[in-house]
Amino acid sequence: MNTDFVNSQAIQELLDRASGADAEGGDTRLKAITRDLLEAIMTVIVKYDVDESEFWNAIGFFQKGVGEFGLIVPGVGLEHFMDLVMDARDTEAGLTGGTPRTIEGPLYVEGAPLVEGDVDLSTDPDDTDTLYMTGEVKGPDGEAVTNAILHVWHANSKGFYSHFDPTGAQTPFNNRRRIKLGTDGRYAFHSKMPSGYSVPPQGATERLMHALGRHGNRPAHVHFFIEAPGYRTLTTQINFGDDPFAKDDFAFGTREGLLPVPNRQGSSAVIAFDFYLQRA
Ligand code: MBD
Ligand code: FE
Repeated sequence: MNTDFVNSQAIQELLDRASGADAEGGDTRLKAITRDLLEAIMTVIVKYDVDESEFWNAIGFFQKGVGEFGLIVPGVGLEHFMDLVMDARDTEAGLTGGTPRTIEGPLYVEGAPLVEGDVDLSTDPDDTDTLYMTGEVKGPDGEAVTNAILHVWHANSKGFYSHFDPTGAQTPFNNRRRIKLGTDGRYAFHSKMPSGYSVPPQGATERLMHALGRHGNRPAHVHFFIEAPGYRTLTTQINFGDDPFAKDDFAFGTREGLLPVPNRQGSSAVIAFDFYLQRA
């Protein structure tokens, strides 16, 4: 069958009614987006001769996968795509430079303890090395950014995040802090070394990855939001440059400029990393 079928009067009328195009009230922009999304799905169904069993298999996948939707989105590259879109919009607006943004992922939790100074992120014991991170938050002219808040969160040595640990082993804000910085923009923290993340075994994301011939692993990494008065909030992360998945991240979160190699000595690993914010 030809995809012209979707352009037939019957299907176009169906799309108008389904998207509320003819209906009074509702959100005009949402109507237009909904219409185009549905039309795109219909076109794919016709183009690939998707049959009934494939259709219901897909519906079942999304039904079972709702709990992992936040993981499927980065897994299929959509979250990274949004970063590329925002980068391109910045370039168009003449905004360049600064630390690259990269995906937030689904595992941030609000309300982490607000702390100051050279802090320990890890409240729970963990049988692994100690990570030391230091650096400075700077503006476009290399100036120190004052009164920034650095949100930082990462996994434990099993690759599990507090609040999402399937073993129930972690206290609520283990490896999560908001660090209040001073006038010099400097930060310093240490914590128990994170390991790479893997999607839940047998979950919807893993099933999709395997069906695509892919895997569901991320390199070890540390997430950040950095907010400061007068500057644009940056969402980013560093991924360990010496991790086997550093160049093969299932979530597309690793980027050039965000892959420092930890300086490992004995049971400690040191990363020096400066962040560059753009003005608001
Ligand atoms: C993570 O830890 C993560 O950062 C992303 C983007 C997806 C899944 C798990
Ligand atoms: Fe993560």
